[in-house]
Amino acid sequence: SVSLKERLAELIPAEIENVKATRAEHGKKAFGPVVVDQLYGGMRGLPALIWDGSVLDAEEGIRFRGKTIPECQALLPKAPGGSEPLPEALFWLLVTGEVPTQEQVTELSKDWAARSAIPEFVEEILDRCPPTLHPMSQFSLAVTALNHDSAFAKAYQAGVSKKEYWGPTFEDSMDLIAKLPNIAGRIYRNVFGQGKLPAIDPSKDYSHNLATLLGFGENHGFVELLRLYLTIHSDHEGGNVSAHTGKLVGSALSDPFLAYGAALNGLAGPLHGLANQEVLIWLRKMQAKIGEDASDEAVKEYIWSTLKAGQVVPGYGHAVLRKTDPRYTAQREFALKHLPEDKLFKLVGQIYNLVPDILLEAGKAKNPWPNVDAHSGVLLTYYGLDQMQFYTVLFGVSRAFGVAAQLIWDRALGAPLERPKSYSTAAIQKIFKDK
Ligand code: AMX
Repeated sequence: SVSLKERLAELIPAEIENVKATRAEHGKKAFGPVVVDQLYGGMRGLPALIWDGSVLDAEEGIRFRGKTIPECQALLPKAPGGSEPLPEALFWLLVTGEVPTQEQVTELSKDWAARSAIPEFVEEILDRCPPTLHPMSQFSLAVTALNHDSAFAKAYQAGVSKKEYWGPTFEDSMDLIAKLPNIAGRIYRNVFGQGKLPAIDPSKDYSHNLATLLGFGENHGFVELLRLYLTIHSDHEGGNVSAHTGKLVGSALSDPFLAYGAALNGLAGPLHGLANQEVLIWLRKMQAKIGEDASDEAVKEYIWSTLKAGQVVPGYGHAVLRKTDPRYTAQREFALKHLPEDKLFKLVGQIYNLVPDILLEAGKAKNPWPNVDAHSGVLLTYYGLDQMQFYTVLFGVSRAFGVAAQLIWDRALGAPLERPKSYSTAAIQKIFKDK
């Protein structure tokens, strides 16, 4: 079928059996030790969630349904005349585990275009936000407000059976993704004074439409960048702050708009998605201080001054990864192809040669290598999108793909309310007192 929903309906019964069998065979087995440090240490490394779209290996990086980023770039359908994968295709892969055909992807582009309009009152909410309100706060407000028309909330009120949860969750998830370009475009134009929002063109793909709404629709390089950007930022397994928040809030049967609004508030933190904005601010400050073609010595000194001021080097380090993020590498390759001589790109390359040794010498960070955010802002800036406060909104458009795919499966498989156990320090002391 070319319909994602029909294909999903075919896959769900077998997956329910697959989960049953996995639990019957492995359900009572211990899976990794829990030590007290993990309770205090942000649950690092604690196996605690099921997330089907992607799994992150510390050395290798992310695989979407078992496929690396280069494999996705090779296998997923592209736009006519384009060479980057279409995020529509990545969504199909995340949801079904299957590489879609060109026809299935085209159908999805059309479906999203048809669902893309946002209610007038949401437009008004955005138009009334002061331009000084951070774009991520505006984004989360608008997404939360979409819950007004949630199919899931309505079905739940009407007494829908548990077995049917996934259907309205699917509809809400598709609506959510489809409406994000109009929300992001409106925020961008309102905040940065870029004039009236054009209409979505149903004959164009999702990224092309988003580029048009941002005012870059005629720029082929930017459109290609968005296709790559939306593909690689979509999912990074389930434990990161945005993905986990979406899953957690969804587990209370809050609809996908409420769940994703909450996820966006997590993505807006500087240790998570806001890092792409922070990287650009940091690079600009560095250039202002030491000039554009600074020596390695001057750059090193600037990096040390950041650390000595008790700040983090944005774009470096990761809670799980222990190597250069393949999402960084994919963006570096894009830059080598499209903007090899760009000054800011060269600075990012220079920093890449210097930061890891410094972080190792400083001796705290477990991973001295760059993550996805070290690179994205430079590419956007090159094409003229230099309003860095907006960068995390683009991350947020993309991350909806991964969170939505999991929300659909969580409701299809009857995932329970999340409720881990917490302890007080006094309780821990008591437990181990006589041991
Ligand atoms: N610069 C300076 N210090 C760093 C650092 C960096 N880039 N990365 C880690 N450290 C420090 C930590 O702050 C911590 O210091 P502390 O002991 O004084 O609290 C110590 O090293 C150990 O931290 P860790 O175990 O290596 O990392 P973590 O799992 O606790 O945190 C992360 C991971 C990403 C928050 C951290 O590396 C960081 O702050 N990086 C900079 C911000 C950033 O780029 N975030 C984006 C991550 C990707 C994303 O989510 N989009």
